[in-house]
Amino acid sequence: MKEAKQTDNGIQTENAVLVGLILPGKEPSGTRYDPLAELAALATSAGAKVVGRSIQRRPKVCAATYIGSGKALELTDYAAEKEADVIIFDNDLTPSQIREIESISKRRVIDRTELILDIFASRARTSAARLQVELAQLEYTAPRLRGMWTHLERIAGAGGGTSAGAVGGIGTRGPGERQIEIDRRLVQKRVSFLKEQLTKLDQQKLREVKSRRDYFTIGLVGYTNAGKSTLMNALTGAETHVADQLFATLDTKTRRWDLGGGQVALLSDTVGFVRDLPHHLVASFRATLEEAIHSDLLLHVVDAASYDAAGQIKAVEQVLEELGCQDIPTVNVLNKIDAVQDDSAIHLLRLRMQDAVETSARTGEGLEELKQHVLDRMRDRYVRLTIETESGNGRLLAYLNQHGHILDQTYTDGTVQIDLRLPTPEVQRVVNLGGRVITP
Ligand SMILES: Nc1nc2c(ncn2[C@@H]2O[C@H](COP(=O)(O)OP(=O)(O)OP(=O)(O)O)[C@@H](O)[C@H]2O)c(=O)[nH]1
Ligand SMILES: [Mg+2]
Repeated sequence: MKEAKQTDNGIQTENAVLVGLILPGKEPSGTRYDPLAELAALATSAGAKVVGRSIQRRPKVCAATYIGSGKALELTDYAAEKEADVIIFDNDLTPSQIREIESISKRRVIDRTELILDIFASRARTSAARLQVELAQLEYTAPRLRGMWTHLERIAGAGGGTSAGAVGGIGTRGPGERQIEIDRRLVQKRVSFLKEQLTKLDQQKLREVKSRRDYFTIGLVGYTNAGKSTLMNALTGAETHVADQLFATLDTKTRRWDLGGGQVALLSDTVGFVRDLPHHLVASFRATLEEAIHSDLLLHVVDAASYDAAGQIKAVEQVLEELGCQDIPTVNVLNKIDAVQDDSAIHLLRLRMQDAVETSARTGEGLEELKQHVLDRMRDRYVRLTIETESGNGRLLAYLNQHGHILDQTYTDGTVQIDLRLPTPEVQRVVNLGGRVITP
């Protein structure tokens, strides 16, 4: 699947050297922690082949070259020895730092945000996702445009020498290819156009989300690759794309979830979160995440088998806060419980996420318990009841249509009996409008 996608996008596999700079006090704890593991997963997801890794420790960032000019020269030798085409930094660099390292190393340099934007660009399938990614890419790369110009001219003028001068590959997808032909003014025009389109989409999405308010809505959120789509499939029988790659799901999918006993919810799968999710992306993905923002309940899915589960939980909580979702009731789900090998790590996770439901979307373990948890939360907010009223009571019938979820209605001799689910706070209003509650 992944191979096919790369061919679709015309991406050739590139050799990448990964670089991480660790500042004092930022040293990750835990002996099993590999500071470049996630960057490696991201790079692989983007279609690169990781040929080398370099961790630098410095007391502070060098303003000109980020890692210091001596280190930049060492890195140049290392990249040459590894025959790397591209150098990928785990940190975010300024346009001038990127330019400087590119000029020293004669190789394309991209940072973590560009890499993530690039993956999003290659995964975006719907027009909405494409617009969102293009906007984020333009906003992130626009300040770099002037640099890109001179840089690309310089490398092309130097007659190549390494494949680094070739245009294409990681970090140049999407609007990147066009950058050398368009100037900043055109970019600005395009940005305004995209924003306009996205505002329209936002409004449309909001209407769509509102039209679902009669249902209990549940958003699946969590770190990328945690198993959200697999869980969605297991719970609803939907055919959502599952893949062992980062950001497999870029567009929200919503499915009906029949929990039994007449209880139905709408379950939405969302784009995976990631540590330091570029804020341009959070902004442009608001519409996609709208489902999560307006959910009655969130399922926070955690990959309990990940060595960095705790870090991922923190990252997800941060993004949720950025989206203003921190107050939505949440059920924590420790997924991939079948794959957990480290007893002490899972013990810590259980302490960190008390009340979490442990599941395996793969084996089905814990899914019944998860359903019960969700049902409990639904009952707190919704009641199922049968009411009776005169069939001419248009005001009440209109009100019920708008605020309740009607399951069944029977007309007999001028009265109507309606079986429905209703948000608990609405019951009093129904009575005021002339509804007689028969059950429960
Ligand atoms: N062992 C095990 N693997 C799982 C489980 N759930 C999901 N996976 C695997 O984890 C990988 C990622 O699953 P997805 O469902 O695509 O994850 P996601 O959270 O939707 O990922 P993104 O859409 O990329 O954010 C796939 O290879 C799944 O088969 C589980 O309970 N146990
Ligand atoms: Mg997914």
